[in-house]
Amino acid sequence: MKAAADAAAETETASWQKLKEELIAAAPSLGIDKIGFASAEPFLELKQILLDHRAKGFESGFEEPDIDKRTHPELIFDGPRSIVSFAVAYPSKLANPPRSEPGAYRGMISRSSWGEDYHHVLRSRMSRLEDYIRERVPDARMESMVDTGALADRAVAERAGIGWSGKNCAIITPEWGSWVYLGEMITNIPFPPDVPVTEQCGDCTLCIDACPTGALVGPGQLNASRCVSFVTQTKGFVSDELKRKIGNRLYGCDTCQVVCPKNKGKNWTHQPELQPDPETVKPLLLPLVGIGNRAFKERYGRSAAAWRGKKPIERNAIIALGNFRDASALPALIERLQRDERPAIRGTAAWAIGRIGGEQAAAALREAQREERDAEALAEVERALAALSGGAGADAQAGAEPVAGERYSEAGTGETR
Ligand code: B12
Ligand code: SF4
Ligand code: SF4
Repeated sequence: MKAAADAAAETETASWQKLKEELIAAAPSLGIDKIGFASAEPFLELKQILLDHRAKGFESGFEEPDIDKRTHPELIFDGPRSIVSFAVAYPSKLANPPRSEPGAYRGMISRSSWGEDYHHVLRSRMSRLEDYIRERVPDARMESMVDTGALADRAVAERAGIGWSGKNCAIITPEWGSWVYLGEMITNIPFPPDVPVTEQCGDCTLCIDACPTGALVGPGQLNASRCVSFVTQTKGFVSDELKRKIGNRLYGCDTCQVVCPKNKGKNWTHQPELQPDPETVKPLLLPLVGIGNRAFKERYGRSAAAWRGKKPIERNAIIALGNFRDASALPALIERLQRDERPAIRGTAAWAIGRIGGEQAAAALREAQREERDAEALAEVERALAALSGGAGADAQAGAEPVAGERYSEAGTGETR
């Protein structure tokens, strides 16, 4: 009896192994660059990491809040037997980047938001994958997710042998570097698991050293509230220190990936939907100040960068103009200071006006000091005025950074590589 049962189990395992091999072979034709298989056991190590992360106040608030759901696949899927993880590679270089120059300064959208919104692209890949499996296993149950699902995409990818967990937090694949989006599918099919990739960071600490804010507090550990990527996605006031660190980033931050030697020479142009329009991902800053809803939607409506609406990108454009000290932006910034309904936009405009300086700037700030009714925006105005007159608050305004724009404009983009 036992021998017969063992033989049946072996045959079953062999048939899932065969399907797995078919899927690996079919992945490129489904638009998937790497596929890996993991057990659906609870992620107990990750649970401890997530609890510590929360206790230290390092969360961004964008994660699924229920840590049990994040680490126990059986809580979000009835009878999970394995998880299929996959990666889709995206470009890291602009073919003909428009130049950022005085009077025509530009900002940068980070690489993971170039091209079409990756959530849509990966969902289309996942439904092709589901169809492929369903044709062969009609009673298969599957649930796919990318980014917004409960599971920690990186932890699944790590377990499934997609890549190792780098000191910059990213999953780094030996083939595609870290320029990959991740998604996964929980299923009742017991696919045999893959083996994790060996960690290959070694003694390197380039990402930790290059992080502009010290947000990488240790290998693989990020204090999200200091991460520029997170800050560019917020909607409110930003501290003067972080405003300077934002440089000319309009959405997201790529610094800890651009400096990574494992990404050297890696630029992926084979996924048509993910290719960037240079004018959209490295846009002129000035037209973004006061941009209307329709114009914003036309330009960014299909990008992953639009998920928080236009306010963060508009605010970040104002910050970038302040960092570039772009005098030609003064009229547009003064208009925001005087007329914008959003206190965070008025306050940020005050900061940028203060950075640019000059008599026109000082007059506009003095007027705003009399008119401004929002306490936080008024505090920005007063700090900007103090900085202009070299009084209290000037240090915070001037900061230790040199003229930020010149350094950030290309360094932040990594286009020199
Ligand atoms: C919240 C979130 C953010 C937050 C917080 C990021 C963070 N590092 O925690 C913010 C807004 C800052 C952010 C930024 C970015 N994000 Co994000 N983000 C997420 C999200 C929704 C949850 C991440 C999470 O749970 N964080 C909590 C920490 C603990 O989890 P983790 O980083 O995923 O965990 C790994 C490491 O931290 C590591 N680890 C933790 N502790 C320790 C300790 C030691 C000793 C070691 C060695 C490792 C280690 O182990 C975990 C497993 O690999 C995921 C999607 C998802 N559902 O998982 C996308 C996701 C992680 N983001 C992604 C991307 C692309 C980015 C950005 C590059 C975007 C950009 N260009 O600006 C940056 C990168 C910033 C960075 N260095 O991590 C991709 C990552 C792809 C990849 N190749 O790794 C994901 C997976 C989305 C996707 N589906 O493709 N993101
Ligand atoms: S994304 Fe930028 S700010 Fe965040 S950890 Fe990486 S380098 Fe630091
Ligand atoms: S820069 Fe160095 S330490 Fe950081 S992820 Fe890349 S290889 Fe690892």
